[in-house]
Amino acid sequence: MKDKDKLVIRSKAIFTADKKFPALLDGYIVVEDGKITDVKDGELPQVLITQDIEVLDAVNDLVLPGFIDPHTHLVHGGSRELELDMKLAGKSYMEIHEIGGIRSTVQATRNLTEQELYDKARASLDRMLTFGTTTVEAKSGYGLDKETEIRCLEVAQRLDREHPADVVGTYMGAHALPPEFENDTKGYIEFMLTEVMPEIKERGLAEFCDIFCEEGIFDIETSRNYMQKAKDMGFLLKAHADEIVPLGGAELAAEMGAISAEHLMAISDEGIEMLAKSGTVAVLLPATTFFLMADRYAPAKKMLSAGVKVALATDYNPGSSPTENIQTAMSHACFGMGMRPEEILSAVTINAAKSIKREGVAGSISVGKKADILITDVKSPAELIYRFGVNHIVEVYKNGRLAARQGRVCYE
Ligand code: IZC
Ligand code: ZN
Repeated sequence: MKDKDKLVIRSKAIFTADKKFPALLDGYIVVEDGKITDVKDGELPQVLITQDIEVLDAVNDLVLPGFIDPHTHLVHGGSRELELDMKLAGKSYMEIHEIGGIRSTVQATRNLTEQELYDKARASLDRMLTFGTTTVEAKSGYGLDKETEIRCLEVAQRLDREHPADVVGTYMGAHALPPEFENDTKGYIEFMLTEVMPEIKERGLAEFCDIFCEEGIFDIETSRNYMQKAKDMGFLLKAHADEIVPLGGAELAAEMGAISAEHLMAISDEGIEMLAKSGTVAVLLPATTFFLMADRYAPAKKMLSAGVKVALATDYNPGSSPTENIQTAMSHACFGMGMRPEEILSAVTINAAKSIKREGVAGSISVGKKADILITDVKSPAELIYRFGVNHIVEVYKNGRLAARQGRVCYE
């Protein structure tokens, strides 16, 4: 929307992700000043077609809300393709973790300046946008010392200001033990709580706080204590839970009133029940399962039947999911976990919005929300998922403005 004041998008297949409407709406969307001001079924009234209105006729194209990627480790240095030989030789994620893994990324991240981290993360954010992602959650956790953690969160915040995509910051100092606190979990937790988090909170650098609750990383008791204190400081909670071992991370997330529990490949039946009851969103990361060459995906269908809210994300990070493409995660959600196309679309829109507390402003095509809208080259949700491995997003509108087209960013 460059010259005209109003944009109207018309399509026979609008997936609004808004329960008020049928699964696919045959109608039109009106956009003014970056917001959605009307959504209607039926023909576009002639009176709406005036000179100051741009009409985008996407009649046969599936139209979607902008995708929300609610779990990424966007800001980091380096890459880890050197781990590929180890993976192919059969080494597990935790075996690689013991000899480098996260720590090698910590070293690479500490070595970069703010500008270098920004440039790298911005290139990733551009790529995400071309695949349809208009809102991204970004976790810290590759600095682990105070200075680098804050630098990474500052980069995420600067991207939120300067890039068309919205970036939501999460502090994840509790990602691994830094070399300064080798074998001193207690000391490191204390350091985060007293030295790092008060400043992050005071400067509003992160809304959420996340912890890698996993065997060999942070155990349940440590996680419970830490989460309680983070909550007392005013952070909203997230947890990397039951990724590899069924530790009871989902149960803990539910007990603590966390907004989301993430990964959940090894979730127990009890954990599923507790998430359904607490309303904690399950953020599933099937591209990670694929990349870890693991033998089981998170039991998405079981969670959906139990009434758990399910969201999907890329988990974009250099060690277990080096892809910015949320459509990859959507493919694995279908072919790995058996999710249906409409469930997948809800999981990357409205449920993803809920998992980062943005359901009031994004995640569906509803009046009053940001005009984050995707035009695709397919006719239906089924075609979008079925034809996997290619980018189906033709145009990305962010706040009502064209931000990416045919795989390239084009925002001003
Ligand atoms: O760098 O390995 N699982 N954190 C938790 C990761 C994967 C990222 C990494
Ligand atoms: Zn993660």
